[in-house]
Amino acid sequence: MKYLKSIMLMAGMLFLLLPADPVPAATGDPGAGDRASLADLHKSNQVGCADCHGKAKKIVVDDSEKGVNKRCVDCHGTLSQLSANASGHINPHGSHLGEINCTTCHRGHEASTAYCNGCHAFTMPMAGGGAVTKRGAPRKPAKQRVETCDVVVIGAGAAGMTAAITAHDAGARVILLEKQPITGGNSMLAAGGMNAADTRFQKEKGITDSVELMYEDTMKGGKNINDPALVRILAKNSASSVDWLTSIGADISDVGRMAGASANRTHRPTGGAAVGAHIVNVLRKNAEDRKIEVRVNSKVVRILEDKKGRVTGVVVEGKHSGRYTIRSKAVVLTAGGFSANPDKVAYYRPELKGMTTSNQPGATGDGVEIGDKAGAVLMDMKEIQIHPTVAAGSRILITEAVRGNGAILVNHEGKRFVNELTTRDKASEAILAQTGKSAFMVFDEGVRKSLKQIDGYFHLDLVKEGDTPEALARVLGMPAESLTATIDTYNKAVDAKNDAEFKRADMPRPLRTPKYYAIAIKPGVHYTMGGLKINTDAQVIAKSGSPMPGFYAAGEVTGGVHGANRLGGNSISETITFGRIAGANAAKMMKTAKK
Ligand code: MEZ
Repeated sequence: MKYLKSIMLMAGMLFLLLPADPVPAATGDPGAGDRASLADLHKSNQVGCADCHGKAKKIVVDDSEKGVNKRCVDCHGTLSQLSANASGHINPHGSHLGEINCTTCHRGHEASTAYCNGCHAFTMPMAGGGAVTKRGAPRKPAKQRVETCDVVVIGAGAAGMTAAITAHDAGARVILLEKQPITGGNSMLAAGGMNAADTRFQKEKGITDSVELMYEDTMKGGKNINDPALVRILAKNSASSVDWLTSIGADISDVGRMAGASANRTHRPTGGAAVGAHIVNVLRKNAEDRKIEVRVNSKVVRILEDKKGRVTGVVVEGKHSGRYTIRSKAVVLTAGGFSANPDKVAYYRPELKGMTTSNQPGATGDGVEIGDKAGAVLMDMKEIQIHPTVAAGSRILITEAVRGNGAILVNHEGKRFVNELTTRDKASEAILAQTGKSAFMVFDEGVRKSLKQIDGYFHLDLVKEGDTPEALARVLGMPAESLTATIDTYNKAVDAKNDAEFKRADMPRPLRTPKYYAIAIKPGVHYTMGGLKINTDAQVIAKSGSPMPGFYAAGEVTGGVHGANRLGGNSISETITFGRIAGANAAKMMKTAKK
């Protein structure tokens, strides 16, 4: 075994530690460098079938893929161990995705592909990145099986994990299903923060805010077509959701500002790090500590109902296990939106055809479809949010928090053209009206130092720089005198606390500290405000107008909270608040059914 381990470690160096370059690949073919399958590579290093699958196939490859993953980790180490030993600029084993299954990217008998290239475009030669051996044929679906539990949760983003933890803590036996190979959903990518009013962290910092103000900002941002009752719940429960997250181990003590907000109320980790990866990792750990059953690679294809219209479970399509049924007392749908489904986006909004998205590849709207088929009302489906600042030519969101902390938007002529903190719809519209339908986010070292997550954009080589505004203008190919004058006028507005040109209300710092930086940005599809109609108990509303017994929903799969335009920072807030409500009410169904 010692000999085997050293061979596997050598092989590991070969196929797990290949460096990655942040060069956008035109074809996105990270496996071009190596066409052998992983099984073949193992075999050529005297590592046989039994080493991964066990003697007489004792290691079952089920949907969790935990058995085979344990074998990878036994031989190659954990992702953090691998990343600690790696060299190279981009380190795929040390990403914001956390300790995910090795099989998320590496596959034995089919083409291995880097999961991160669902959003990024790294050129990463990857062993096993192309071949399919004859053993790679799809397995026969398992015999139909039926399982039972109290609460099924569909979709393991922040809303789903929160609902699962809450239902579990109320005594329910929960199964959390996720169609992607990893948990986290879009929440994992959330950057800016979580909105909440009247919190202890605001009070500590002397920030004046109120539930009423958060309610008013959210309604105004949503053009008043939001469901006011849902917005009240969002605002009223936001501080207790911050407390809940803090109580389970999250750090969201830093408070900043997002566009459309009248106060600093966006909560994020110390130093202004990205909120999503942090919260998701805290939720994952809490689910794991509670031994909640989380099944990845498990797509729900149907929601089951009895003759009275009570929701009674789901039909699941497991990647390895095939189709099976779970009967439950309640189902919570938290499967997210459809921004990463270009056909669906274009169906509702033809003018958005071909626009990039900031979303992870799983955001394809299956949740909305299965909810619709089960008889739920769909609302506001045409309300699709464009985020003004996605890095040009990529799917990387440049968080609104950079503008919140002081960055300005400048066009190709070197001029400001909009209040950078106006709502997303207005900022996007203004950018699309500029030359090249794009612009630059411009900031200085002061802004950079104020927000940890900006370092990530440098890491991804998205930032251009110059020692002076003139030098930066030259790098960007714009008139130097124009950018210099723009920055100078803006700094005077900051000093005078009066932005006469664009009426920007919050200008936290001038741009006077070299170096000067710019990121090229374009608007991209970011969030789908429409979805299943719910009430304040997170119950899904049927086409008849009544709540559907046993059926709850939370997060982006629902409609109503954000109206025609979501305010930045309200999504994570919604996932936690409505995830908690849905989980608690779903667990009550268990007690009702027991009586
Ligand atoms: O809530 C969001 O979508 C958000 C805060 C995005 C961002 O710009 O960071």
